[in-house]
Amino acid sequence: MLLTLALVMTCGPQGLNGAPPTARPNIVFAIADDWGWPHASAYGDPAIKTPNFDAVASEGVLWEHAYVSSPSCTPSRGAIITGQHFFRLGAGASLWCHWPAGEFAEYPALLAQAGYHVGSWRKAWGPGKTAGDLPPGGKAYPSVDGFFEERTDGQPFCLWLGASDPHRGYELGSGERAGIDPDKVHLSPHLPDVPEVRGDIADYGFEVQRFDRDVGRVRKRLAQMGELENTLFIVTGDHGMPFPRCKGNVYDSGVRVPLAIAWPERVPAGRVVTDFVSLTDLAPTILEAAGVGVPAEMTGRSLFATLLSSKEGRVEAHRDHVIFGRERHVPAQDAPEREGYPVRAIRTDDFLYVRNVHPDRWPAGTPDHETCASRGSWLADCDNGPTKLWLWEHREDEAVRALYALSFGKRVGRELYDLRVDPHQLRNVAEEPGYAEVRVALSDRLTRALRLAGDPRVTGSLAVLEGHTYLGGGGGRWPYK
Ligand SMILES: [Ca+2]
Repeated sequence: MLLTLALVMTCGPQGLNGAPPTARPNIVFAIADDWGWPHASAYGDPAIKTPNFDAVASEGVLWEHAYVSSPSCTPSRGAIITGQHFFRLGAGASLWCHWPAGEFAEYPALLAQAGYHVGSWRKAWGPGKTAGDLPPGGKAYPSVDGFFEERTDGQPFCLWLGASDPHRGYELGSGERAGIDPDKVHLSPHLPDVPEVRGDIADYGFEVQRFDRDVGRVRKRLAQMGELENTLFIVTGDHGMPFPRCKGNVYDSGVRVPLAIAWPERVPAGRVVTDFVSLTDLAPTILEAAGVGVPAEMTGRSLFATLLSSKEGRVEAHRDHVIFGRERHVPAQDAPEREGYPVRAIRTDDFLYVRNVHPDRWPAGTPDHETCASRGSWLADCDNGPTKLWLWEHREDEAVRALYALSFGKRVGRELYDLRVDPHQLRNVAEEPGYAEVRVALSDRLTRALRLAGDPRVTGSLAVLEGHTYLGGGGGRWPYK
């Protein structure tokens, strides 16, 4: 793909209080692995404490409606790095792929070309393999100290602060031992309210808090270096929590993530913004903040103007929706092609409309462990853990059957949720007569948005998305214990 540069602006406007513009900002992008909304104390989580995320939010902007492009590690991270929707990334649209190095503009590489010291610590792009000279997130450093040791004095830097938290596996009981009360955890109503599940969520919370401490350590270090004021500091997650009907799904539990952005020198503090944001918007934002031209191929839209404003609530009227979707997560279908469970969806304030491209397939992978044991693909699109196990073992219970079906049962081709009365997206009203008009309007709007963004599922060149080799192992290997 040709790199067409359209120079947006150079760093020019004055700083806060009319102060003269300063040096180009540093960029720190902190991303947790499998951390979903609303699991931060800034969003009101009753049990999980995230003082460092909260500090970024209070020093800058807390975003209420941030969504990933795809609820799977590799495509979500590829979309962030390229500022483009996952479905434009060819092999990069699926988990565990060969990264199409050199085909797409990558913000870390563009910053390196502009003179930034660029690198990553812990999980950046992936899982997958790249043939490029450098990983898409920049050179991987074994420590944050090592990253700064290679920086030239005064050189602006761009650090990808990764984490493997709160990805599974968890240490059983770690949450409660760390003081997280299982009775108080945020429990989505699609999950059973039983001690096993509450404990599992507390253990997830333990790892969220560990990530938050990593963020705090780096912020403290930047403060000691005198660099915190002129750093664009972003904290988010790559998709929702690794629980049934969360990660890998296009409901809020899978695609909605925490997001806070601060830049004390330039961004007015203490604001809450409700604009709909796709994490594809971050690459253009970072480039604009650094005074680097934004490639026209990036479908994301810069948040820079909103960051520099003092506005709150819905700042830009056109940011009233986002689109997202998925291709193959883990190959988990009991079918020869094993191409995954492709989905596209659109989310507005009031509705979520979902298009399941292959409702004949299993959304979380086939549940038939006897025929699939040898291939290790039992419910493989959902990470193994105590919550999945509890649902499996109680799937025939009268009180559990419906919950099990929400997570693991087959779905219909189209789903519509009225968030005004069903905020947790549990009751599909797509076929109810009173919703026909809304359903058709959202379906049309989704198709238009996908066509505009060049989605091969709409434009018809499916070979771009399918048939790529899966380079990983099984996600839900049987036996499950
Ligand atoms: Ca992840």
